[in-house]
Amino acid sequence: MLRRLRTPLLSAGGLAGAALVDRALTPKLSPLSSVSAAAGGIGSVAIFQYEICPFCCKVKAMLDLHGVPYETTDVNPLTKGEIKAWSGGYKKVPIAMLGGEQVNDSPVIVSSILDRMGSAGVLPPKELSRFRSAEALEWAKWSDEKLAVLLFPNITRSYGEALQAFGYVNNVPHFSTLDRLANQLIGSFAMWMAQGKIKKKYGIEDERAAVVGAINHWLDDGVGKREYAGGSEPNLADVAVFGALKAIDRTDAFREIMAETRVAPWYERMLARVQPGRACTSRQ
Ligand SMILES: N[C@@H](CCC(=O)N[C@@H](CS)C(=O)NCC(=O)O)C(=O)O
Repeated sequence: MLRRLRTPLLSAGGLAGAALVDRALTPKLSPLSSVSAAAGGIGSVAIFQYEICPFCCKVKAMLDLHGVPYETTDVNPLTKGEIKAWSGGYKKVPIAMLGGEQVNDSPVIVSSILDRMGSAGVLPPKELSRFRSAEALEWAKWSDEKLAVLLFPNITRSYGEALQAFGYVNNVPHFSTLDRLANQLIGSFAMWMAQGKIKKKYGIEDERAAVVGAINHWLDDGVGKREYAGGSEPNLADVAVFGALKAIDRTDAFREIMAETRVAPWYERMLARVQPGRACTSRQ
């Protein structure tokens, strides 16, 4: 069984092999049932996500920041029932449906949404260039490839911490009791079991020290003395790092990062900017 459970939720492979639970109780959700993003002028936007996925939270933070309405659907990490029938074999989240078009992979999703906002005149060309400057893109890549990788071992240090991270499944309305139990017990166990392997793969010795070091690097070299990395306004780098931290905001790891770094003021500024009440900042 462990072989089937070996790949973690927050890694590239995820829990694809752990589809042990019958998903008969999970309602079928249409990928096209998305809200109209009339205010954004860019067509409908639907995001298929895990609530604790840093890449998903990055995309949502970007939409929130720009006031673009969207719909989210939580994907069952064990069964992938919400995407299996139509995603063309793509098993990761986020997946975006933009005006009915499937877009995979968060950097591609972000870029595609920004392009649409640019074409629709929602974001003027100058602001678009500022938001995704070469430096902002570089830091966003760092957030995806370095920071996000560090989060997994931090939220799965013990079975208790993994359970804490997976606690969100109890608030997903369309998950059945069985879905919730299976994800809490099996999902958390699989993530906890995978922790050592991930640490080895990425050469992480002390996960807390590593993530605190990464956040300090962000504060010193990314944000510096400015309000945001983007200056007086956030840019894509701010959104990416904020999304990564927002994804784990229910965990001990998050509380320790807040206590042991000077990130809180910047994080609070970002939280205020992404407009609380939208999907990113309020639980479904
Ligand atoms: N490069 C992808 C990575 C996405 C990714 O690895 N997502 C994880 C969740 S955080 C996933 O879906 N893993 C597969 C799984 O859980 O089965 C992106 O940025 O969208």
